[in-house]
Order: sequence, then C-alpha cells, then structure tokens
Amino acid sequence: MPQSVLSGGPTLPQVRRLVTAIPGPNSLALTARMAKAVAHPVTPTMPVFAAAAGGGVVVDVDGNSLIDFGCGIAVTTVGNAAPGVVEAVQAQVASFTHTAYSITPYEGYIRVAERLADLTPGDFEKRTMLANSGAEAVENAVKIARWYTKRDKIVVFENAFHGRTNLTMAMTHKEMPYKAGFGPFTPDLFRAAMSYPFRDQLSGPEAAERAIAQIEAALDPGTIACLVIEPIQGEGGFVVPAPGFMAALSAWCTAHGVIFIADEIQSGMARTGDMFASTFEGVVPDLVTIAKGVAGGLPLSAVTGRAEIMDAAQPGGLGGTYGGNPVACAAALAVMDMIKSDGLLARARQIGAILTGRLKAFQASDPRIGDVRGRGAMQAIEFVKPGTLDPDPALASAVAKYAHSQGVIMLTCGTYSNVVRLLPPLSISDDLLTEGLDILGQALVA
Ligand code: PLZ
Repeated sequence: MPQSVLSGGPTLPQVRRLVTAIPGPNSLALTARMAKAVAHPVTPTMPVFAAAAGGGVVVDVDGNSLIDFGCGIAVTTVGNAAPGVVEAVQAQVASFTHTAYSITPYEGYIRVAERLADLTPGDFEKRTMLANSGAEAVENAVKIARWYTKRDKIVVFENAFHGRTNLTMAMTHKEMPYKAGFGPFTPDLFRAAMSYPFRDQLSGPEAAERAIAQIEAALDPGTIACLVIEPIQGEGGFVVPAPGFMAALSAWCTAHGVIFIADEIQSGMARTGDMFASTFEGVVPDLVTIAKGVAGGLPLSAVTGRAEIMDAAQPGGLGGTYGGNPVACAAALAVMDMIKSDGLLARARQIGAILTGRLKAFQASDPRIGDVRGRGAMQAIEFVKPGTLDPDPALASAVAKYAHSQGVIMLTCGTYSNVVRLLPPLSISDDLLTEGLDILGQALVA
C-alpha cells in the first residue's frame, strides 16, 4: 500500500475509490477471524476493516477509499487522525502515558476543565470531572445530582439513548438490541413523552405540558434528583424537539429543585454548528455530559456544570483509573484549538446547509421520506410508508446497505430503525459531501 494511504490524516487522497467488491477479500478474511475470536454480540455495521482514515475518507484493508458519513458515530468531528490531534498525542505519549489523575495529577486535565467551563452554556462558576466513555459521564452526572439533591428518581425521555452500562441501559429506551436480556434495571426511573414534531404535531410548550403532566402524575417532584435529556436525540432518531420544549422543561426543573442534565454526547462539540445544541434552545443546563467529538477519537468524556453541584460529594467520591487520561486530554486540547482556528462552527453550518438542501430536494419528490431534520452536520431522513406515519425500517436498512456497497459509510438510527443519519466529519470536502449525497440519491432510486 502506498505510504500516503498508511500515513492517514489529510495526506490520504480525498476520493471515493472502489478497487474490490465491498467487503473485499482482506475484509472477508478478517471477518472469518473475527467470528472465531470476537464475541458475536459486538457486531459491526459494515464488515469492512479500516486501515487509515482522514479528511472525508476511510481507507479499508483492500485499498478501497470510502466516503465517511459516520465519523465512527459522531466522534471524529475535526477529522480522523487530524494533524493537530496527532501532533499533540505524539508529544504527550512520548512524555508520559498515565499516572492516574487521582494519584499524581497533571496540568492537561485542568486545562481541559478550564476550556470546557468556557465553552459550555452559562456564565456561572463551573467544575468538570473527566471519564472515559459517554455512558460513564452520564452515570457520573446522575451520581452527582443524587448526592447534591439527596433524591433518587431520574426522569428520562422516549427514544433516549444514554449508554450500555446498567444504569444508562435503564435510561436508554430501545429494547432491542440494547436492553433485552440484560436486566434487571433500577426502578428509580420515569420515562416521559419526548417532543417529536413529525409524529406528535405538538408545539414545544404543548409537548412540555404533556411531559410535565406525566411526570407529576407518576412522581412527587420533591423525589426527583435529575431530568436527563438529549437536546437533539442521537440513536433514538435525530429527533429535534419543537422550539420551547427544552426551555419549559428547564424552567420546571428549576422550580422544583430538579437538576437539568443535557446529554450532549452526540450533539455537542461543534457538531450542530454551535459548541452545544442546548444553545439553540436558549437553555442553560445545570450539568452537561460531553464525550465523542471532544477528543478526536481518543476515549474521553466529561461532566461539566454548576460548581456547587459538582463540588458537593465527598472527597474521592468521583474518579476512576483512566478518567481524563493525559493522552486523551492532549487530544481534546488540540480539538478545541482546531474548532476555533479552523472556523469549524461555521463549517458545520455550511455542511448543514448543503445536506438540508439536498435532503429536502429528495423529500420533495419522494413520499417515502416523511421528515428531514437535524442541525449542522447532524442531519437525518425518516422513512415512512407513503401517506402515513408508519415507519419503514426495511427501506432505511436497504438505503444504508446500498450506500455501503457503493463506498459510502452511512448509519441508521431511530426507535423504529427507520432513520438514516448523516454525520460527516467537518474536514470533508464539498466534492466528497456532494458525491456521498449523489449516492444517497441513487440508493433512493435503486
Ligand atoms: N449519550 C447521547 O449518543 C453513544 C452508541 C452506539 P458511549 N451513542 C452511540 C452503540 O452502539 O452503543 C451515546 C450517546 C448519547 C450517551 C452515549 C454513550 O456513549 O461512549 O458509547 O458510552
């Protein structure tokens, strides 16, 4: 393989290029080994093995160059193997890889916390704790809210996805494949109706009134520690709540001493054209959970929020061996630099305009596309049986499979598995973006 392919990052040719069938022979050979070595419930969407990635492409082990509309599930927002990230990681890894922040701390962790305090909504004093995965951030946010409020109950929403650990599985809505067979789960949970304009036709305030009525009918608000909500739902279908929904919930939380937690793990860190999607809703969460895009592909997550809440628990009550790993912190600092220096918020909005333009044009002549929605570089189409709201998961799956066969990485999502979502890296060229959308258009015809 030519050096340019193996070196990854921006040196990769920015083209879609198929030199074998997808998957190719080398991927097929790895798939056979995978079946004998890797637990089967860990199931890749595409049996195509990566060799290098950067800009807007992923190059596989057969030399195929695929357009990346997935970003490893909304992670490599600044680009895969982004030069700034690579340089920062290489420098850090050569000086020390780990000491455990809870044993002998280091400055990188503090710098990440300082930056996140600036970038998250709200101009009050904030604190941050770092962890490794999104689920771990959500778990910690709930721990923190429970300690501070001395209350147990958690309110979550329909279609929510918050992770795969025991508590976050309980908070996640969809049974298959996330929860089935993995219980029992905490009983301290109430799931309220989400604002889903395409399906409920309610305004934000109406949808909030419905959710609040459900919550108050089921629970004494004085027992609720926190309400956890994705400002734009991710795995649940890229559901964008109607304007005013989040604000009404946030006001209700404040009135009842309930901690308002925005799970910005998928929607945060420049993905939507702002640092955090809460900002669009004019909402200032008490706590924000952050992961995915924050560290350019290295495992890092965070809870950032009001100092008095974050500081409440006993010394040593929060932590973990790897949380805020120095190499991941170095990557995160580089990511935050790049978002600013490369104007990536504006780029996300530009990408959003290109995506929305094309997706709405597809919708105009295709009654199977019930809804086009999203913000910035986080856009989706929801498939239905024409003239109804009946989900069409078979079509979403067929469209994604066709795209895969043509060298475009495309993901589905949704409680009914009938949504195709587009999550390109902000480093993608307009040409590749357009080419990927052309293939989506062909998939709709095919
Ligand atoms: N909260 C809003 O989107 C992760 C999960 C994919 P982890 N989403 C992708 C899968 O198959 O598990 C996610 C999210 C929101 C929490 C999480 C959990 O983040 O880093 O996967 O634990």
